[in-house]
Amino acid sequence: MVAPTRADKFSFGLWTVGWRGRDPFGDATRPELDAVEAVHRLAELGAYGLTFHDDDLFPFGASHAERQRRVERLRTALSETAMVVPMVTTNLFTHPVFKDGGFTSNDRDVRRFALRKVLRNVELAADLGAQTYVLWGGREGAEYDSAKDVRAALDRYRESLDLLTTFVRDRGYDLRFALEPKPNEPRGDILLPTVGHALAFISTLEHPELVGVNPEVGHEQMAGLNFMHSVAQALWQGKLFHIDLNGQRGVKFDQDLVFGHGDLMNAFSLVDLLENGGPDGTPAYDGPRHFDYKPSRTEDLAGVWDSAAANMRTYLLLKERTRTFRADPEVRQALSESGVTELRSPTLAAGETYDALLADPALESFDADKAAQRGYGFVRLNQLALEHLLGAR
Ligand code: ASC
Ligand code: MN
Ligand code: MN
Ligand code: MN
Repeated sequence: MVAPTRADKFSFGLWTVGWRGRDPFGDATRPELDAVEAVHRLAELGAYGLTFHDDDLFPFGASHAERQRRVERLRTALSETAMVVPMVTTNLFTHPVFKDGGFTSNDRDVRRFALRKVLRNVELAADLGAQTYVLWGGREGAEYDSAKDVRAALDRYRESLDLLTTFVRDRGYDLRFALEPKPNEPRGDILLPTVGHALAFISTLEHPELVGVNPEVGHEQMAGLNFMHSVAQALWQGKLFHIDLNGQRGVKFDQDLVFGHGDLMNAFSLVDLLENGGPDGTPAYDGPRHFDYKPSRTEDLAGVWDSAAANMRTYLLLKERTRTFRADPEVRQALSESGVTELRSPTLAAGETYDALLADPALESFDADKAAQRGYGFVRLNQLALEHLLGAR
């Protein structure tokens, strides 16, 4: 029951299992992982997809021949395992040239170089059949308020997105972009810091229909936000193009823990939203369940594969618990008593006008003090969720 299959659409970044454990204070703790081995191991564990930054696959500045050689090795591994590449992304953060950003660097030459790096990798993404191109602007930001003209930076961000969407339209690629928000780290402040900022920015673009979001659990939680709420709004606006699943414990540095190894209750409600549409009962998302986590640097290679498996197993365990939660008659009763289902009813009657609302005699006699006495029973409902999560029901 909790053995992942390709139908579950689990995917992993090459940079996740391939992370060598280098952090700002310490050197690598693990050897390099070959992309071909990553594909085979992930396939054996039940994943269906691999994602990568250009620089994960071939070194920054690699010759055309070297690039082709690495791509062909990957292509062979994919066909041997029937793994797919659902998403590709660009590294615009590691090389020192991007220390002030890619699309929004103050240096125009750097911006032009960054755009060309992305365009070239978009060609590769389309060639490998990816449907989503993620843009994580980790270096698009500043440490000092006087150092960045934020409105000009957003102009340049928009200019870049407009160029990219024009490019995929002209080329006829079946590819959409997904912006990945993060509030800070590595920059002191990153532009488009939350899902809400990104959604507002997208509405200003030339081809907004080609741009959505790729929310990451820990990134919203670093901003103190409720990840499930962010995802729900992205879904509501038709903008959940991709998702990065992992774990985070509170407002601190980006931990990239295994999915569920952070705020477990919120992970439960997230899976419930994705798989059941919350109270809806129908799945809300059918894209890749992509894990963007880092196997802790305390782990050896066996620990890397254990942690990869843990992500998928936790997701499936939560999926099963959300199923029992939604099927429980007591939960249905509690949802109804809490008014959760009543929120579906429009506030005005069909065709009702504001004049009719203003003149409604029932509102003249509405007893606000009496209505204020209602208990909503949300705590009982939450306890039911927790008991399903713990397997106690
Ligand atoms: C990405 C992405 C991130 C970062 C990070 C790099 O593309 O989604 O969160 O890069 O994983 O270490
Ligand atoms: Mn992260
Ligand atoms: Mn991510
Ligand atoms: Mn990450």
